Amino acid sequence: MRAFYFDNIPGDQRLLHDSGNPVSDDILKSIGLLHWHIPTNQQNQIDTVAKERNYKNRDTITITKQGLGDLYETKLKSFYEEHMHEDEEIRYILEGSGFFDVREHPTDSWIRCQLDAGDLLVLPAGIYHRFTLDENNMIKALRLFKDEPKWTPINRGDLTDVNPYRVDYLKSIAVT
Ligand code: KMT
Ligand code: NI
Repeated sequence: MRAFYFDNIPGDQRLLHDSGNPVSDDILKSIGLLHWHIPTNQQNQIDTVAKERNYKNRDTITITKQGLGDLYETKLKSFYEEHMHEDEEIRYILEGSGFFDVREHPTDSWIRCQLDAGDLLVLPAGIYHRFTLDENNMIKALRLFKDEPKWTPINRGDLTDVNPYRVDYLKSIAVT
């Protein structure tokens, strides 16, 4: 996984938008983001991480025009609306690639995380983020979760700013 500051230049969200400023692992850690690389031919390691972190369930999502059918445009649009979830968002990329943009705190800058096959990303509950395909227009990902998934996107707004999961998230990354 490669992380860099988003360039904020208007235009196609599928383009790289690399500002040229890389983001270090320490910065990613400071906003509660975890990531690993597990080659797709060593997927038993996924089971180890899943066990350690208590992810009991999983399913796969294929984001392509074919895979999503009529939902394609609507889904892509909602993935790219800035949102949070009341649960961790854990994605292991099986095939293809895409971008997860996460908000740095307290700067509110967008950090773009470029994910390829073998990348495993954990977004903490309450972090503001968005997702887009890149120019390859295809990603297949394993979604891991603890119990019933609570992936309903909650779009950013005044009410979301005071959502208990958002408030807890900010506490969890606060520097003391
Ligand atoms: C989300 O909630 O933002 C997503 O699930 C993005 C698509 S997973 C590759
Ligand atoms: Ni999300």
